[in-house]
Amino acid sequence: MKLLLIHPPSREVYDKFERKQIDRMPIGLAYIAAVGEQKGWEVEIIDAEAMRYSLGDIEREISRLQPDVIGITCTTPLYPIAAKIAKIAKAINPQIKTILGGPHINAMPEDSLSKSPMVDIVVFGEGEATFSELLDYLKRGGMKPNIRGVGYHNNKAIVLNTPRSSIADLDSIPFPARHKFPIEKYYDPDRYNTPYTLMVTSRGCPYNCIFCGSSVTWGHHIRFRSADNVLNEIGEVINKFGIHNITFSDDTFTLGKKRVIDICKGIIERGYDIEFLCSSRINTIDEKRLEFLAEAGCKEISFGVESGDEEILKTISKHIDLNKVKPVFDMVKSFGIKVHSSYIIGNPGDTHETIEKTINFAIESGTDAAQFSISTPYPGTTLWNMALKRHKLKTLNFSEYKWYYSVVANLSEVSDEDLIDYQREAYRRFERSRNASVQNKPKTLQLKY
Ligand code: B12
Ligand code: SF4
Repeated sequence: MKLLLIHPPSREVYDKFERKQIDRMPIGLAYIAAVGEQKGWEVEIIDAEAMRYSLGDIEREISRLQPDVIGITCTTPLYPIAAKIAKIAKAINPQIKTILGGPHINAMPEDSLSKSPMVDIVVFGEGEATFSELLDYLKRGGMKPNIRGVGYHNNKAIVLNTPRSSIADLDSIPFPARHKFPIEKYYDPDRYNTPYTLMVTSRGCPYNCIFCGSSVTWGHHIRFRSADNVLNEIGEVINKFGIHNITFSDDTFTLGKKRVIDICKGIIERGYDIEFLCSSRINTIDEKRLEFLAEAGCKEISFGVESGDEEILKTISKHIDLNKVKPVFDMVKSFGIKVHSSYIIGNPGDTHETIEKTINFAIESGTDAAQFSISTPYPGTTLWNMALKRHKLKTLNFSEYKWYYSVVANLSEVSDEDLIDYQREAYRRFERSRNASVQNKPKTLQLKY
């Protein structure tokens, strides 16, 4: 049985966006590919994004490969393209079973099916265990899977089975099937000189920021992989693929102090020569963690700050103390680690004044790099519910849900046009201020453990 997994071409959505694009391995699909291999399926991949494939190229590849099952991953802005790909597949061969999964499907399984008659099945929630069962079922030729975490068309109705509880032991999941992906194509030129890979060491986030869709897939209970399991994957990445650059895409990599230190100690003791980036929160980082992170090869840490106004931070449930931000950034930089921070323009209640405060805060914080997004209500988030309740959703064309130069629900006190101007202006002013600033010198490291 042949399984074809597809990462849709996001350039179709993001073309208008003038900033540099980075190619990243679709790590969720790589986990799903590993499940396919474990189940003995022949697995093929089309990373249409990395291969710069158009929909025409994808059509050609589907015809050539003639899979039994196609699985497509999608975030919200990629859902319309994912649905188009399912339609293309069905036109080539109606016997091909089309399955959608990914963050958008996790939030809107029923809607995704009802809008796309050419999608046979959706998988929602954490994918591995569900997909594993589903592959067995499809091998037996069934089309109405009574499997948790799955939805499907049943004549004119839609059946949505009960959700599946999360996988208790993350160490039991096979490593992502990186060997199936065009690994040499994943570049982040501003950060690394050679190809890099993503890696996930935990799932879930205990916080509850109103704009965030993480808990839609992973819930609020955080699960960690063991340090040993993570270290073995790092070893595989180095020894099997020759990759020495890793971006940890955990929501908050620095949660769980002992575990973070254990991972770093392991990297040092095993002599792994890597550079890595990770994420943190203002309240989950300290000197001890930084000592180990720096020694293990950490080059950059990203922080979500989101607003320079205390009241707005309360509104969006981002529980951080703005007074601590600059001291934390200074501390991180004193270890020779760069700081990246992100900000949202157009939060509920944002005014000209609070947006100005946010841009100025970013500039004065000393962050080395900044991301300014336009507030976007992703399905399943509290912000989405607020937008619905206040009748503020302007469109259900999901390709518009993309943070950049697009306002799909405005809950601020500022016009759409001004929000878009502020986003451009924020980048312009930030770049200008960085060009004028001087880099901090790293502190000498002395590790004791
Ligand atoms: C790192 C990250 C990125 C990175 C890299 C993503 C990558 N290449 O993997 C970058 C910076 C590129 C990025 C971009 C964007 N991101 Co992002 N990202 C994340 C983050 C923090 C981690 C992603 C990750 O590593 N996931 C781990 C893998 C294992 O999870 P997964 O992909 O969801 O896959 C699992 C299941 O969903 C399912 N599954 C997935 N695909 C499939 C396919 C099939 C067939 C099946 C059966 C199952 C299945 O099984 C997988 C294993 O359990 C998440 C938050 C989070 N913790 O999930 C946000 C998150 C996914 N991103 C989000 C958003 C909004 C975006 C952008 C749309 C923002 C923008 N710029 O406009 C873009 C979309 C880009 C695109 N091309 O789709 C939202 C998604 C919400 C939504 N409804 O779509 C999230 C949840 C964060 C948030 N703030 O809400 N992101
Ligand atoms: S934005 Fe970050 S801290 Fe807030 S809920 Fe999402 S993952 Fe957690």
